Order: sequence, then C-alpha cells, then structure tokens
Amino acid sequence: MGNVMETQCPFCSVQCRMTITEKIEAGRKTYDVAPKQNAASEGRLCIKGMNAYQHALSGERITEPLMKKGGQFVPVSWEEAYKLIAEKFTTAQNESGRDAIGVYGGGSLTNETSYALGKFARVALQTKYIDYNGRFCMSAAATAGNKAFGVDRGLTNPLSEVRQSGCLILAGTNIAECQPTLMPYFTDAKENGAFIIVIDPRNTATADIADLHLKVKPGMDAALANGLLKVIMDSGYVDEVFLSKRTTGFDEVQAHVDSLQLEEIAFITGVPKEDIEEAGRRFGQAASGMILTARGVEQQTDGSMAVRNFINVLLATGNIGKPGSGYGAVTGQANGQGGREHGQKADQLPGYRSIENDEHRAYIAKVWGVKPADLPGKGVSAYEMMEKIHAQEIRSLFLMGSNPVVSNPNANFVEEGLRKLDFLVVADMLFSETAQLADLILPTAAYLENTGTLTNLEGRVLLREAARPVPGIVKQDWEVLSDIAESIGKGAYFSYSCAEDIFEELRLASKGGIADYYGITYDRLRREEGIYWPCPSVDYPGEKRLFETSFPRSDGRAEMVAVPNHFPKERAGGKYPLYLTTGRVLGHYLTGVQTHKSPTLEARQFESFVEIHPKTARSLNIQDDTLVKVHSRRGEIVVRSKLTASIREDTVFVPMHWDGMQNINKLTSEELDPASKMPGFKVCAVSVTPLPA
Ligand SMILES: Nc1nc2c(c(=O)[nH]1)N[C@H]1C(S)=C(S)[C@@H](COP(=O)(O)OP(=O)(O)OC[C@H]3O[C@@H](n4cnc5c(=O)[nH]c(N)nc54)[C@H](O)[C@@H]3O)O[C@H]1N2
Ligand SMILES: Nc1nc2c(c(=O)[nH]1)N[C@H]1C(S)=C(S)[C@@H](COP(=O)(O)OP(=O)(O)OC[C@H]3O[C@@H](n4cnc5c(=O)[nH]c(N)nc54)[C@H](O)[C@@H]3O)O[C@H]1N2
Ligand code: SF4
Ligand SMILES: [Mo]
Repeated sequence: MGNVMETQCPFCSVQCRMTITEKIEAGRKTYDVAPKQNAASEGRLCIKGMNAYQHALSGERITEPLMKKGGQFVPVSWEEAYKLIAEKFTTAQNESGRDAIGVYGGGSLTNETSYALGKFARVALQTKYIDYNGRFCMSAAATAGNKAFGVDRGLTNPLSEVRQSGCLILAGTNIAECQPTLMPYFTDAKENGAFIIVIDPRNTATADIADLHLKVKPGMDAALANGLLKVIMDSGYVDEVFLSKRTTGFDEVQAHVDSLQLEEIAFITGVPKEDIEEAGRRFGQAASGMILTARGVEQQTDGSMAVRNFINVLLATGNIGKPGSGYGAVTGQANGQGGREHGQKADQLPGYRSIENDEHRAYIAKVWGVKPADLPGKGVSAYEMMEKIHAQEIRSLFLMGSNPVVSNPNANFVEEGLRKLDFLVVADMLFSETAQLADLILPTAAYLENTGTLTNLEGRVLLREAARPVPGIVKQDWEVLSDIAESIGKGAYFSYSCAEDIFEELRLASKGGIADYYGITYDRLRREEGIYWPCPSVDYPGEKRLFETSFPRSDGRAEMVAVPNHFPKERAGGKYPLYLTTGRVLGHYLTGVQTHKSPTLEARQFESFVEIHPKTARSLNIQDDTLVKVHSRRGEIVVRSKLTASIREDTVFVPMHWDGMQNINKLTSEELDPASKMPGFKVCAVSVTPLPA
C-alpha cells in the first residue's frame, strides 16, 4: 500500500470526498482515485474529481517566488519577495493614498483564507478596494436572497429533499455537467413522480431529464417567470394563507402581472404559450415544489431581479420552508458559499456583516483590535475595480485565487488595465494568463497540501485537511498574508500559527452575524462530517431547512416585488445578428488553469468551440468542424464550429475555459446588473463568419 491521501475535490461546490493512493509501478508513480462516502455526493465522483490529482502533482507547479526582471521571471527568496512587496506597497500608498492598492480574491480559497484576506485589506493595507471572483458567480442570487428572504444561503433545504419534491424548475442550471454527482437526486425525484421543468436556450444533458424544456431566448428569464406567475394567478393556484401570513408585496405583484399578456410573453421569450401554461399549471398543482437557478438566470444585467421573480413564483405558491419546497442558487466554486460570507466582498465584513453598518463595524473592529474609524468603507465590485485599474486610480494589485484576464467581461480592456499597473502580485500554484502579467508570483499550496474549511452549496461547512506536505518552499495562502502583514509592520494582527487559529477568530467574528459559525469547531467537523450554518452554539445541530416559521427580516416576512419584463441591453441585429451565451463543459473548470494541466481532461477536449444551429450555419456558409471567427463590438475570437440542433437558431454558445485567442470574454460586455454588479456574461450580440481558408 502506497501513500494514501484523504481529500476533497478542489473544483465545484458539491465538495465530493475521495481517497488518492500513490503507488510505484514499474518504477513509475501512479495514482488510484476512489470516491469516498459523504453526505452531498453520497460517495460519487465525477471525471474532474477523478483527475484532480493531476494538476496538483504536476511538474508545472510554481515552487518558488518568481520576480520579473528584464521581462523574464527569475526565482527569488521569500525574503526578497516580501521586501519588494513592502517597498512597492509603501510607495504606492505614500504617493497615491491608501486606496491605491487593490486586493482581489476568489471562491476557491478556504473560509480561513477568505477571512484573512478581508482582514489583510482592511487592517494591514487599510484599503477599501477588495472584491473577488464570486462577484461574477454568486452576487445576483445573493442580492435577491438577501432582499427577498433576509439571508443568502445557496440552498434553503438540504439536498436530500430534492427527492421529495413534486415539481422542480431548473432555470439556467446545467447540473449534469456542472455538479454531475448531484444528478441522482434529480433522476430519483423523477422516478418518485416529480415533474421536471428545465429552462435553458440549449438542450443540455440536464434538459435531457426534463418533462418539459422551455428553450428561452437568452436574457428573458424575468419575463418568463412573469408568464408562470400569470398562469398561477389566473388559474387560482396562489396560496392565500401563506401570502397573507408570511409575505408582503403580493398585491403589487398581482397588479403588475395582471397588466401583462401571455401572448406577448410567449413572443418575447420565444417559448410557446402552451408550454408556459403547462409549466405554470404543473408547478401550481404540485403538492411541493422547488426552483433552482444558476448562472444562466443570474449572469444577466437584470440577474438579481430575474432571480427575485422566480422567488415570487415560490412565494405565490407557498413553496418555501417545507419539506421538498424551497429555493436554491446552485453555488459554483468549491467555497463559493463560504467565500461570500467572511469579508472578501467590497461591502462586507465577516459573518455576512455590512461594512456600512456602524454596529457591525464596531463589533468587527473589537475582534480585530482596531478602532472602528480605522476600518475603511465600502469599495467597488470586481469589474469596477478593473475600471479603476484602467483609470490608474488603483496602482498596485494583490491577487489571490483568480485569473481575471480570462474571467472578467470585456477582457481586452481588463488586460490593457492590468498592464498599466505599477505593481501586480499574483499568489497562485500555476501559471495563469494573469500570472504571466505579474511583477511577482508567490507560489501557494494546492488543495492536497492545504487545511481549511469550505462551505458547500447547501451551506454545510466541511473541513478539508492537508493530505501531503507542500512541494519545495511553497507556502499556505494565509501564511503569505501573515508574512506580508509582518513585513509592513502589521504582523501583530496576523499572529496565526495554523488555519485553525484563524478559524477560531472567524468563529468569534461571525458570532451573532447572519452567517453565524460560532458553534462550529474543527473537532466537531471531524466528528460530524459537516455542519450547516447558522450555528450559534457548540451544542446546536445547525439549520438544515430555513424559513419554516419566519424569514430573518425585520417584519419576519418575505418580500415580493413586481419585476418588469427585462430585455438584454445589447440586442441582436444588424452587424451582430446572433445572441452569444457562454458557460461550461463537463471536463474543464473555469478559466482552465488547473484542468488544462490534466492530460486526461485535456485529451477529452483540448480546444474551444461554438455551438451553432445547422440552419443558422447554412445561412452563414459555415460547415461543421471548421474554424470560425466570432465577433462582437468589443473583440473577436477564433473557435471551431460545432453544428447542433440542440441550440436555438438565434443563439450561439461558447464555453469559458480557454484563454488567448479563444478567450470568450474578449467578446462579452461591461454592462453590469445595477443591484448586484453582476456582469451580463450570458448574453451579448455577435456575428459568426467562416475563417478564410
Ligand atoms: N464542469 C464544470 N463544472 C463547474 C464549473 C466549470 O467550470 N466546469 N464551474 C463551477 C462554477 S464556478 C459555477 S458558477 C457553476 C456554474 O454552473 P451553471 O450555471 O449550471 O453553468 P453554465 O454553463 O455557466 O450555465 C448554465 C446554463 O445556463 C444556460 N443559459 C445561458 N443563457 C441563459 C439564459 O438567458 N437563461 C437561462 N435560463 N439559461 C441560460 C446555458 O445554456 C447553460 O446550460 O458550475 C460549477 N461547476
Ligand atoms: N463568459 C463568462 N465568463 C465567466 C463566467 C461565465 O459563465 N461566462 N463565469 C464566471 C464565474 S461563475 C466565475 S466563478 C469566474 C471564475 O474565474 P476565475 O476567478 O478566473 O477562476 P479560476 O479559473 O478558477 O482561476 C483561479 C486561479 O486561482 C488558482 N487557484 C486555485 N485554487 C487556489 C488556492 O487555493 N489558492 C490560490 N492562491 N490560488 C488558487 C488557479 O490555479 C487559477 O489560476 O469566471 C467568471 N467568468
Ligand atoms: S467537480 Fe464537483 S461534482 Fe465533480 S468530483 Fe469535484 S466536487 Fe464532485
Ligand atoms: Mo462561479
């Protein structure tokens, strides 16, 4: 028996557990990967998890600090690296003020690192500019949940309740490719008699299990939800008792919906009227119902309001706070949930506290041992930080756990801005396209080497313990933060000796907040295999199902709001006659930095593609499997055509996992949802042309 590593997959929000066994065969190291029982994945593992050891153990890991000298990266000691950071950060702040430095984090970071990063920005650097890639991921649903319910926790019910649900609406979520190990919950629900409705412009592997597929025009979900509400109201499926006892705002929603015509909604959404009627009827009649949304609905310039309109459907039918009835924003990244609770967000302090609330500021300042007045105010969202970098208001950037050149919208503009920075530091384990632009790269631990907690899509906090030592002189993310703080004279606030020390402080900092982790300890996590928040005391089991008796708003009620039929800001037509939507494929993860390093995953899919309807392709003279140019007002890319009748004729789809010439975000627009600052990644206008031979 070789070296055995017990770990958790670094990729998506399910957080499947696995055992990796290292063996020597014929003088070569090989690895056996076996799924391990745990509550969310129930002992399943997908192809990305099976191969996640490959990038972490690859020879392409960065193992020493690298400083750019004369355009080339050269290895330096940690001391030299920290000395340069201290010099550059001090100069930037002396010359241009505290806010001249930006901090940018990510949803792969553990709760401990996310917490330490927020504190690092506010206490060590005292800059107001911090945000993270979760802005592109979770922010629209978070804004909607906070406003409607008073809290944002991905799933309001444990996953196991999916199997009990009578009707499931899966809107803009491709679970079969993005959280594959969750599929049995849905196929079992179907076997138990659930009616499944999928809303997606494409026939995805998820849509394959649907009883009814609404092939919506990109960006038209808010209007489609109005259609569902109309059918529900006109057919008498509203739950009057629930509405009067548990909600506010219904009358306003009803008056608005009454003013709409179903024919008009069918026309603008591209979904046949009969299908909208059937969907509304099925959901209205079901004894229990859940709606899950993901980025298809949320990554829109009306993302937060589109989600609110689906929440309206749940509230109108009384489908919340009961077994098999609830809402779910299907969180994306490994720690997409925890990453948004402990202070990486521009307006937020740990425990989901607000940086603009005096009581919250005072509480956190006390935990941190600083004066409330010394805490900076609210900064700006991730893409807005890129605008400030472009305008050279932010002169230095500290980046940990993201690849913004590829993942931000309007990527050409973003890259131009990052090139203008006086100083860019990137903490990563691999060379991302953004790391290539850095002045200094700091090598940090991969998941196999890193201990910390992550909160899965259900709001269940899990402990992942290091399974092997770091390679070379690589450091933990939190260690790097403590060391830099030390080098700029703020070490006293970061005297941690292990991740658990940080978690102990996080418990206290989150105590009494919305995301209360006070009752969770490493010991409990080892014994109990995951604990749901809120968990206010060590003898509290954690809350599996939210909102059984009330909503955490001042009046205890959920808030309904009328949502207009929104249209995408950029409409297809003229020079750009098609809608582009973007997303994922099974075998790659986000900007692909990790999965492209896996020979197995790379062999499955080594280049990007554009899905295009055969009829549309014919009219554009495009053959299958040929290189084509996709063009928008902001840029162009070259990808391979993939003709498929599974997509709408007016829409093309390109995945997000490639950089350079295939970076889809060279095309996407800088328009943001005003409430959440989520970019409209899921729709812009493009043209597709054959590449001259
Ligand atoms: N394999 C894989 N799994 C992943 C990831 C990955 O990169 N690869 N990333 C993880 C992360 S961070 C996230 S956030 C999640 C994302 O998980 P999902 O949100 O499920 O994934 P996407 O493919 O971005 O989008 C989902 C679907 O939205 C559809 N869609 C596009 N436009 C619209 C629209 O206007 N309306 C509607 N209703 N649907 C639309 C797309 O066709 C797509 O099928 O996945 C996580 N899991
Ligand atoms: N067009 C379009 N664009 C999108 C999306 C879309 O659907 N369409 N989706 C958006 C979404 S939902 C997301 S989440 C973003 C994500 O986009 P990014 O934030 O760019 O995410 P990754 O590609 O995962 O990049 C993470 C980087 O961090 C490194 N990393 C991983 N784990 C760790 C760690 O523990 N510590 C450190 N220091 N580094 C680590 C990886 O090696 C990698 O280089 O992209 C967004 N962009
Ligand atoms: S990518 Fe997600 S579903 Fe696949 S093994 Fe990893 S955590 Fe599980
Ligand atoms: Mo995401």
